[in-house]
Parts: sequence; structure tokens; C-alpha cells
Amino acid sequence: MSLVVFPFKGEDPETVLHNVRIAASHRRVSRVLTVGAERDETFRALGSEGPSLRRETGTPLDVILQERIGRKRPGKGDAMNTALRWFLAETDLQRIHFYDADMLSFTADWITHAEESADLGFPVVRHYFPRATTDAMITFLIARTGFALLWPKSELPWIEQPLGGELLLTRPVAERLVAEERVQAQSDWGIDTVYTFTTVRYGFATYETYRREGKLHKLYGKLADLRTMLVECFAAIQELAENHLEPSPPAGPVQMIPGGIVHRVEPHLQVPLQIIEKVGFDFEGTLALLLDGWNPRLEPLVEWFPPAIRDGLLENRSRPCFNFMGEREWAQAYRVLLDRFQPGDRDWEEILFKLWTARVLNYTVSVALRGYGYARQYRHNTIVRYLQEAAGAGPATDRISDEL
Ligand code: GDX
Ligand code: MG
Repeated sequence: MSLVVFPFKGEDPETVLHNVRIAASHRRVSRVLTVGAERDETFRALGSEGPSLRRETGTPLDVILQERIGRKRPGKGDAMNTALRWFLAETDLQRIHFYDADMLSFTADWITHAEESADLGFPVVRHYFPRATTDAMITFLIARTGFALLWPKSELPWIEQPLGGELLLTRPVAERLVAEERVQAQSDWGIDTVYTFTTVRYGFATYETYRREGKLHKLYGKLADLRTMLVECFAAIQELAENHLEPSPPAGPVQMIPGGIVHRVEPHLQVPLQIIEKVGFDFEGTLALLLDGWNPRLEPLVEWFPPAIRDGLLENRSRPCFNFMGEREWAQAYRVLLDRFQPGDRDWEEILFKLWTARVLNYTVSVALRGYGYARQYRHNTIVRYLQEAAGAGPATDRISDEL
């Protein structure tokens, strides 16, 4: 039997209650936990719904506040780590699921699919799903790019959705994550990155299920709304960068499934039309972000980058400009950022945000506009080119063509 957890912050009570009810009604679920950022309206609504939910479903609902565990901004990381500790201390259940509380497309099938995948012996199950062509730009440009450049021979760059909030972990995985100081320190948006990194590092086999209906949830407008997530995810990777994953994982509870499988991914067979046709963000509003926020302190920082990137970036003091930020330039900029970026320094954060915004806009007009299938294949090929280059095979762009 399993525990299902929903972290929540500023969410609509009805949506969260609806999701909690689905989880509590599932035959594989014996407890549901919600972890709030504060005692808000949703927190109170969940508290008062608990007794009737238990009468109806037989499943207890616990509503708790997140503890202050980490060293970074108190955010989703503290909530997830609070849940892991609670799972180990308050239950003897073998599996814990996490789902975002703002999901509008959550059904019992998500839980069943995760449970049945774990039944195959996988200690980690991650749900992945189709995303609009311009969605998931932190996953593609920060997490998967960083994994390919830094750990090209590991399983990390091959994980479809390394930052997804929908996953199942078995008890030994939860024990490992709670024991790991670096994981417990990561109280912010970097949590998904360090969970993924740590499960791969310790050799826990991962199964990725494909949920073709996708995840409908609260959407962002301008890329500026993603700024904190961008900075915190990049900072998490930068901190992990000194770790070596090859040639072998550290001593610990390596849990490959029989046959030595470390990672299985279900094929992405069907994609709903509404995802294929969706436009991800406000293009015009985002262009303006390249022009905003310049100050004289940014100029010496720009000097660390190769001339084409430096000049392209500086051009944005007078007009929006992003043609300079192609795939290769993004890898170059990423490496400079790994060496130089200082988390907490507002000027470095502005540089990271501008570089990333330029890359998103460049990708949007040169790749995403060609359509869903093209863009998906391109993103895959990019990660392969990066990891081949990083693995020492020389520049890969000549070997896998950009043209599909
Ligand atoms: N308790 C608590 N405390 N819950 C939080 C906090 C926090 O500080 N911040 C966010 N949450 C909850 C939120 O209410 C939602 O249920 C879930 O965490 C995800 O947050 P949301 O704002 O919906 O994130 P978004 O943009 O949908 O993020 C997705 O990508 C993130 C990422 O890629 O980094 C989502 O899949 C996240 O789980 C994932 O971390
Ligand atoms: Mg969301």
C-alpha cells in the first residue's frame, strides 16, 4: 500500500480537494498527505474535509505545514523533504507518490500506472507526458543540457522529464534521499534536479510512464514568471557539477532490477491535438524582457563570454536580438555560467535570464515554428549532440544533421 502526497502553495481549494479525493479513493492508497507552505484557505479547507473524506473512502488525510529543513529559499524542496520524513517516521508503507496539487488532468489512472510500473521492480517511477513545443524550456535548456554536458555517459541526459513533479519512490529510495545532506539542503525549486541526480547516482532503476493526456495545470504567461525556477534549477546543477558519476556509482543501495536494467521509457505514441497546437508563452511580452533590466554592472560580466555571445547580448541594450543564441552558443554560454555564475547575485541572475530568454526565442522561431514533430526530434538530437561532444567524440554537429 502507498502514500500519496500533494505539496501546495496558493492553490485553489477545490482543485486540491478534487485531487485528494481521487487519491483517497484509490485501492492501492492507504494514506494521503498534503503539505502546505502556509496556513491558507486551502489548508483550512483540507483540514475540515478530512473527517468526511475518511468516512467516505476509509483513507485518512493528514494536512501538515512544511518544515524548515534546507539552506536555500524555503520552497517546494522543503515541502517534499517534509513529506519524505513524514513517510518514514509515521508510516511503514513501501511506496510514496508525489503529484502537483494544481493538476487539472489528474485521475486514478496516474496512480495505477505508477503502481503497476513499480510492480515490475522499479524503485523509481516518473510520469512523463507530451508538452507544448515551447513549454518545458527549463527542462530542455537547463536540466537536460546540463546533464548532457556534465555527465554524458550516465543515464541522466536520457531521462525524459527530469524535473517532473509526478513520481513514485520506494522506501529505500526515500531513505537514501533523507540521508543525503545535499538533498535535504535543497529547499527550493532545485529539489527535482537533486532527487533525479541522486536516484541515478545511487543506481536506482527508473521507469518512465507515458501519460498521453498530458498535465493540465496553472499556466505561466511571460517567461519572467519562470525566473526564480530557472535560477534555482541552474544553481542546483552548478553545485552538483563537481560530482563524478562515472565510472561507477558510490557504494550504497544500488537497485537495478534483475537483468541490469537502469532505465525504461514507454514510447510516446499519441499526442493530443490541443498540445500539438498550443502556443506556450507570450512572445511579444518576452521580447521586451531582453531590453529591460540593463545596468552598468552587467557589462563586465558579459565580457566572460565568447565574442559572438557578448556582442549579441550587448546589442539588446538598444533592440531585442536573439539570432546569436544558437544551439552551439548555448552550450558555450552554459559552460561559462557553470564556472562563473554566482547564485544570489542579482546581476549574474539577470545575465542567466537574458541568455536563456534569447535561447528560448531563438529556438521558438528557428525550431518550434516548424511544428511539434520536428521540434521534438530536434530537442532529442540536440541532447545527443551535446553528450557526444562532452563524452569526447569531438563536435557532433557534423555527425547528426540538424535537418530531419
Ligand atoms: N508546500 C509547498 N511549498 N508547495 C509548493 C511550493 C512551496 O513553496 N511551491 C510550489 N508548491 C506546489 C504547488 O502548489 C504545486 O502543487 C507544485 O508544488 C508545483 O508547483 P507549480 O507552481 O505548479 O509548478 P510548475 O510550474 O507547474 O512546475 C512544474 O515544474 C517544476 C520544475 O520543472 O521545476 C512542476 O512539475 C513542479 O513539480 C516542478 O518542480
Ligand atoms: Mg503547475
